[in-house]
Amino acid sequence: MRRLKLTFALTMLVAGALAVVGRSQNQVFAPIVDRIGFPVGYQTTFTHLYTFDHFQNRQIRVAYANDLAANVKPGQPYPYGSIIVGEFYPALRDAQGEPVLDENGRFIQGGAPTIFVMRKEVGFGVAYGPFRNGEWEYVSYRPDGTYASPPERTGAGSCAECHQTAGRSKDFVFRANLHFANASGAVPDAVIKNYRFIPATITVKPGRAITVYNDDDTNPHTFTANNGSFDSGLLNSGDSFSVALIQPGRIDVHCNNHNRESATIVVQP
Ligand code: HEC
Ligand SMILES: [Cu+2]
Repeated sequence: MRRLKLTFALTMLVAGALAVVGRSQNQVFAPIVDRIGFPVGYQTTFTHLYTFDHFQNRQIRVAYANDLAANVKPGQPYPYGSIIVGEFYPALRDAQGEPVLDENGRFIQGGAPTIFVMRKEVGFGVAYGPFRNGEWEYVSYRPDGTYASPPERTGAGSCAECHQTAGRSKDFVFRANLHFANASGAVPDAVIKNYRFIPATITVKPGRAITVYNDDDTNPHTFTANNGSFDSGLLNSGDSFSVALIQPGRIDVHCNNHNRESATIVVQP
């Protein structure tokens, strides 16, 4: 009898657990229809926003925006009708699995892209429930227009949940700052932070461009050769500057605004 009771109790427990699982599986929290559509012709009709070399994912992420989205000013929300496309290419890798750089210090495309698209329209995003980001919906396609991520897989653990972290102040778009600052999306060889160049010594092969990125959020800095051979001009927060040096040797660099801010470039023989 006691045993029977126990079995009954266990059965109820299991059934209860199944009911909970069942409910969360039915609740998708994502759109089930594609209200975005493959953005035919975006490479020629949209504006190039940025090209970001993604060191973590070994990818090149090229973003494009239609006119409405491309004309947004920093800090403004995107207007209805905005479409942003991210072409995500695998980066070409060497035998160690590290991204190969071209002479501009940029990643090289190593295969076909996946095409990530976000679109903002009145009332979009309701279906995402707790993962909603404003009025954006998301989907990703292969170049032939078939789905990489169909609408129902763009919510939890995917597009919508992650883009929430870009925040409302950016209207859930992550790297438009690269566009606003006209900055390079190259992996920087040095950053400017707290009135310092980090690292203070940059070693590079002849002819390979180096990129310095201003990650300070206060007043501008410059990246200026002591011998006068190059000068970045004023770099505001988020700006970057690239320069390629051919002649092997040492070049000392300073900031025109801050006399303790200095670095050395070593161009290898
Ligand atoms: C794990 C977080 C994450 C997920 C999941 C994710 N994204 Fe993004 N997405 C980013 C980040 C971060 C960027 C900016 C570039 C970078 O740093 O890689 C970005 C960039 C973009 C861009 C270019 C505009 C921008 O925000 O800078 C589009 C369009 C985009 N994602 C669409 C999608 C779509 C569609 C999906 C789902 C199929 C998706 N994303 C999934 C994090 C994510
Ligand atoms: Cu400075």
